[in-house]
Amino acid sequence: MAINYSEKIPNNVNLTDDRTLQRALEHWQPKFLQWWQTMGPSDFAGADIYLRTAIGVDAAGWASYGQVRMPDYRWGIFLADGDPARTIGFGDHMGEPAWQQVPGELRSPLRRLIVTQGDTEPASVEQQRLLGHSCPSLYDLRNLFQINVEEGRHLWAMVYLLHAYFGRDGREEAEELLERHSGDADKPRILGTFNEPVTDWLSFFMFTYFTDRDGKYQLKSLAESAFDPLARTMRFMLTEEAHHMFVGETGLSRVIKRALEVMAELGTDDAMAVRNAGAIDLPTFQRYLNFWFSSSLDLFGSEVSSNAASSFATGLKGRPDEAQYDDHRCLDVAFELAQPDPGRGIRTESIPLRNAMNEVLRTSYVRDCELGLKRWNRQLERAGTGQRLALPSPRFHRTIGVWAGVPCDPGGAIIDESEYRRREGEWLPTAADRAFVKSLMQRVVAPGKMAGWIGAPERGINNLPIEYEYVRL
Ligand code: BYC
Ligand code: FE
Ligand code: FE
Repeated sequence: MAINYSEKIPNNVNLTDDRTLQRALEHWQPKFLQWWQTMGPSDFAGADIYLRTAIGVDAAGWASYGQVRMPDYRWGIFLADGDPARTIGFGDHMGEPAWQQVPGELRSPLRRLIVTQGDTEPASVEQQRLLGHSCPSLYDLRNLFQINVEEGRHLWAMVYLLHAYFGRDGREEAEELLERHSGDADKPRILGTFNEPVTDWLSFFMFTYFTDRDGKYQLKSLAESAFDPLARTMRFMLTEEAHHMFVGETGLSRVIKRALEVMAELGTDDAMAVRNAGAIDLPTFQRYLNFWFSSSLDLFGSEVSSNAASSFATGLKGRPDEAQYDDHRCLDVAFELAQPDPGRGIRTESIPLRNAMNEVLRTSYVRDCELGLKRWNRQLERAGTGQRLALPSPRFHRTIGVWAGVPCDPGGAIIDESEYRRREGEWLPTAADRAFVKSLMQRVVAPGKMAGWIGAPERGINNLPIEYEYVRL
C-alpha cells in the first residue's frame, strides 16, 4: 500500500478515517518536533542530507533517496501489509486468529512491552546527539543522521500503537516517552544501555553493532506477536534496522582496517605505536567491544523471568523466527541453566523453558554477534597479524540476571572481587582509553576524506561515489 505524503502525518493506516485518533496524533506531533529540536542532533538543522525515506512498505517502496533537511523529514506511521488469515504461532492461543484489538486482560503487560520498546528509540537519538560535531567523514555523518531520523520514526510507530489501542493511558505514555531522557538523573530511560553515553564514534559503531542488534532480536520476537498491529509494525521497522547494523559492522571493520594499515606501515603490532600513529589499537577496540556487548546482553532481561513466561504463554511475545522451532507451546519442557553457586562454583538448574525465554533470545543474539567477529578475525588473519578479537563470556560484566555483580573474567571464570578490581582496566575501557579515543574525534567534512583513525568504506550510499557530498553543510 502506498504511503500518503500529502497528509500532515504520512501514513498507510487510513488515519483520515479516524478523526479522533488523527487529531490526537496531530496534537503529539509538535511535541515530538520540539523534542527533536532540543534533544535530537545538535546543529545541522539547516544542512541538506542525502536521506532515504519510505514511500511504500513493499520491497520497491521503502528506499527513496533525496536531499532533505532533518527537521523536514516526514516521520510517519507505516505498517507492513496484513494477512487477514494470520493465526497465532505460539503459546496457549496457538492456532487461533491473530488479534486486531487488545484483549482486556492483556492491556497492561502489552502496554509495558510497547512502552519499553518505544523508550529505546528516542533514547538512542539523545545518546548520539553530539556525534555530528566530530564526524570522521560526510559519508559517516549522513549515516548517523539516517539512523537518527529512523529511530525517530520508530518512536512514531510505538506512539501510534499507544494512541490507537490504549486510550487515555496510551496518550499519557506517549507524552512520557518525550519526558524521560537518556542519562537524566531524575527521569532516566528505562533500560540500562540507553543511559550510557555515546560520545565518540567508536562507541557509536559498537552501539549500532551490538545494541541495534538487540533491537533486531526484540523486534523479531515482537513481530511474532498475536497482537497483529504490533507484529505488522515490527516487520516494517526491521527493514530499517538492517542498515543500522550495517553501519556498525562496516564501521568497526573500517576501524580495524585502519589499525592494520598503520601496523603494516610501522612494521609492529605494538598498541602504543598504533596509538601514536593516530589509529585505534586492537586492545582498546576489544575493551570497547567488551563493554557494549556485555551491556547489550543485559537488555534481554533476567535468565529466569516470569514476565517472559507469561508474554510467551499469552501470545504477546514469541521467539525470533518462531517458525524455525518444532514446538511452539513449550509446555513441560525444561531448560538447563548454568548459574553461579554461592560456594563460588557453577551449578546447573532445570527451569521451565517458558521462564527461560529471555535466555533463549539472548543465546540466538550471541550467535548472531559472533558472525561479525568471524569476519573481523578473517580480516586480521589475512593481514598476517597474530592478534584476534573475541566476544567475552556472557557472564562477564553483567548487571542484570543471575550473573549480575558476580566477578568473572572475560573467559567466564569466577574470580575474586579484588582480582576483578585489579584487572578491570585490561578488560573494560579506562579513563585513559576514553581520553585517547576522544582525542582522535576531530571533525572531517571534505567530501571523500576520512579521519586518520578509520578506513574508507568499500562503496558509497545507493551506488554514489564515496566522494559524493552526502551532507551539504
Ligand atoms: N536495564 O523479568 P525481567 C532497540 C527490568 S533495542 C534496566 O528480567 P523481562 C534499539 C525489566 O524491565 C530493543 N532494567 O525482564 C536499539 C523489569 O522491570 P519492571 C528494545 C531492566 O520483563 C538501538 C525487571 O527488570 N526492545 O530497539 O522479561 C537503538 C525484571 O525484568 C533491564 C525491548 O526491550 C535492563 N537491561 O524482559 C534504538 C522489547 N532488563 O517492569 C533502539 C520490549 C530488565 O519489573 N521489552 N530490566 O519494572 C521486553 O521485551 C522486556 O521488557 C525486556 C525485559 C526484554 C526488556
Ligand atoms: Fe529502532
Ligand atoms: Fe536501530
